[in-house]
Amino acid sequence: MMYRTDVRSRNFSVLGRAPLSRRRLLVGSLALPLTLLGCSRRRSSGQQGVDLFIESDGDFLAFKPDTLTCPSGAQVRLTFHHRGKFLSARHNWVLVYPGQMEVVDKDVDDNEGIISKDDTRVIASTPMCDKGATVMTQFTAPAPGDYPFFCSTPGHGECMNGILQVKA
Ligand SMILES: [Cu+2]
Repeated sequence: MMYRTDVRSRNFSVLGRAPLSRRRLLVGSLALPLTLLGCSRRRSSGQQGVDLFIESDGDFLAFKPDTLTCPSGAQVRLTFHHRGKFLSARHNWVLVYPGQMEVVDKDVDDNEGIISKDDTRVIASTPMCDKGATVMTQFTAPAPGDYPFFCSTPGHGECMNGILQVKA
């Protein structure tokens, strides 16, 4: 375990502002356009693509930033990075319809916070993410409005949450 941590730390310093495990990058080639942080891209279909980046606030149970914005109908590619250095608890990023955060969070408490793919209250969710790692999810931005997101690891959601503002 110590060795693995050392390797990751080295990658951090090499990559500077893009603290990703190289191995993860290779496995998930979708993670590569991280350099497009926050910029928009047009697709040939005319549908707007948006890259969003969010991370844990170090070892705190908080997202940074805790507010994200995108246009309605956009193809959103969200990347989450677990920036913890000591906290070994896993995080994820779960986007739900308004008013559904508490109930979804409670429902997955007995299942280590794992979100079912069939949960219609959930718009998008990343897999659980280990310390130092990066995960990703893609979804179509819903109708304009404020949508809550949170980490569904039991005990995290109450503090570790935020709002995705979907603009018209
Ligand atoms: Cu968490």
